[in-house]
Amino acid sequence: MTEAVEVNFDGLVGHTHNFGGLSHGNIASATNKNQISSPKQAALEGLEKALTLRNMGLVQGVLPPHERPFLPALKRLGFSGSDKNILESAYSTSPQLVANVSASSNMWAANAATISPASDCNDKRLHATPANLHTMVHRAIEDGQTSRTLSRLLENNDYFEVHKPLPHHALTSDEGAANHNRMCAEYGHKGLEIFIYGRDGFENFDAKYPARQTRQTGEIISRFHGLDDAYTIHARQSKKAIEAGAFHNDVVAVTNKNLLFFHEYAFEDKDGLQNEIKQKAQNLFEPIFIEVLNRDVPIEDAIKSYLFNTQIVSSPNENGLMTIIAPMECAQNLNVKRYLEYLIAGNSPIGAVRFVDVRGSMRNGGGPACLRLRVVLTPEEISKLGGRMLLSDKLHSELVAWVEKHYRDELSPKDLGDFSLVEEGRAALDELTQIMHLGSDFYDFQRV
Ligand code: SUG
Repeated sequence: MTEAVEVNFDGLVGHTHNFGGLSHGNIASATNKNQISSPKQAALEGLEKALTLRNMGLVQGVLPPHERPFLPALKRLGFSGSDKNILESAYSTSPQLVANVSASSNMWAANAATISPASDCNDKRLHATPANLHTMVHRAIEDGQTSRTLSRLLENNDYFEVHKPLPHHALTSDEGAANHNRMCAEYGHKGLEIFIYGRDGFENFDAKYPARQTRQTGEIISRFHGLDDAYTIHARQSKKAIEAGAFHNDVVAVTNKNLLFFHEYAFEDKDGLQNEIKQKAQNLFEPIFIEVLNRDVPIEDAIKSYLFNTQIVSSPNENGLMTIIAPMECAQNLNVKRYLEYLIAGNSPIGAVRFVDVRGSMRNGGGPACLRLRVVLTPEEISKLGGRMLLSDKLHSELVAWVEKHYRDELSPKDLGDFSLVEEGRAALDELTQIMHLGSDFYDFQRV
C-alpha cells in the first residue's frame, strides 16, 4: 500500500445499548422506545460488519465505547454520595435522566468528529474536531471521552491535530462527520470538503424536528482545520428532509471519491450545490452525481431503509468499481431493492451491493454509515497511530470474546437503574483498555 486510504473506524457498541426513545426527530428511536435490547447481539453485529469490510481488503478500525451510565454527568447535576447512591437517587428522581446518561449513542462514530485529511489542510497535517453534539442531552456528554479517544489515536502532533470541541451553544451545534462530506479523485489528493447544515445559527428555525447543525459550525471548523475556501462548500440540508426524519444529512446523501449519491429532497438547493461542486472541482476531479428521485424511492422509504446511510467503498479487490454496503433493511423494501438492482446493473461507478445486518443499531436510527468515522490516512500516518484500534483478525476475535464475556443478552429500561450494570461496565472497560492499549487512566472511573 503506497497511496492514502480511507480507514473506517467503527464505534464499538456499548454494554448499555438500549432503546431510550431519546432522539426527537429520529423516527426509529421514537418507534422502538422502551423495547428490550440485546447489547451483546448489537455489539457482535457491529464487529461482524467491521470484519466484512476488512475482508474486502479495506483498512478498518474500531473506537472504544464510552463509560455508561456516565456518573460524572449526574454528579454535575447535584447527585452525591457513593456511586451506588448517585445512580439510585438519580433513578428514583428521574428514570428518564438515567436513560439519558446511559445511552450507548457514542457507537455512532460518524458523529464523533469532523476529520480533514492532511492533503486538504494548509499545514499538511490531519485535523480533527470532536463534535459537541449539543442538541441532544444524551449526546452532549460524549465530547470529553471522544476527545480522549482521538487524542490517543492521533497522538503524534507532527502528523495530527485534535482540536477542542466547539463551545456548547445552539449557535455552534455540531454533529460531526454525519453532516460533512468530502469528494476527491483519489483519497490522498486534495479534495473538496462539503459541510451541510440544517439552520443558520442566528435564525429561529421553526420546524417539526430540530436542525442539529449550524452553518457557523462548518465555517468555524474550516478555519481551525486550515481549509482553503476555494475548495470548501457550505450547503443547506432541506427542511423537507429534516421534517421527514433525516436528522443528519448522512440519512439522505453520501459521497465516495468523485461520487455524490443523494435523494432528490436532500438539499435546499441541489442545483446550486451541484454547480458549486462542478466549479470548485474543476482542477481536481470530474464529479459524478447520482440523484434518486422521490418517485423512484419516496423519502419515507429512503429513511426507513437507510438507502443513503450506506457506505460506498472502493475496495482494492473490485477493479475500480465501488461497492455499496447497505443495511439488510434495504433488501426488504421493494422500492429500494428494485432501485439497488437497477443501480448496480447500470453503468454507474457502483458495481456491487453487500448487505450487512446491523439491526440493533438500525432500530435506534443508526445505519452502516452512522457506525463509522472516515479517516483518510497515508501508510506513514497509519504507522504513527496510537493505541490498538486497527482491526486485525486477532483483535477482532479478542473483541468478540470480550463482548461474549461481558455483555448481557437482554436489557430492559428498568435495568438502567441497577448498579450491577455499572460494575459490569467498569470490569469490561478496564479489560478493554488493556486489549486496545488505551492506558490505565482512559475512562473517568479509572481516574479516581
Ligand atoms: O443521534 N440515535 C442517534 C443515531 C445517530 C445516527 N448517526 C448518524 N446519522 N450519523 C441519534 O439520534 C437514539 C438513542 C435512543 O433513543 O436510545 C440515538 O441517539
